[in-house]
Amino acid sequence: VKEKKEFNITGMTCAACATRIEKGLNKLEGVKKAAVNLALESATVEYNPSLISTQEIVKRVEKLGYKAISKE
Ligand code: 9UX
Repeated sequence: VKEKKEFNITGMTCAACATRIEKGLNKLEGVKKAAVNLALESATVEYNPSLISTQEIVKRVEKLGYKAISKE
């Protein structure tokens, strides 16, 4: 199963921020692919909903020091 979700990400101030979030999310079990766009302040995450929830993805981003809001 695969799902794709977009998130608004706030708090990124440099390109390394985007890379940090990408790496942090891609490390998560259940995340297939995470791509962060600094200019758009957004992230696209492909994940397996039976392994991880959007809340867990949001929490992970917050742990890294940024804020993520799921776009609906
Ligand atoms: Mo550099 Mo972006 O410390 O937070 S990674 S500004």
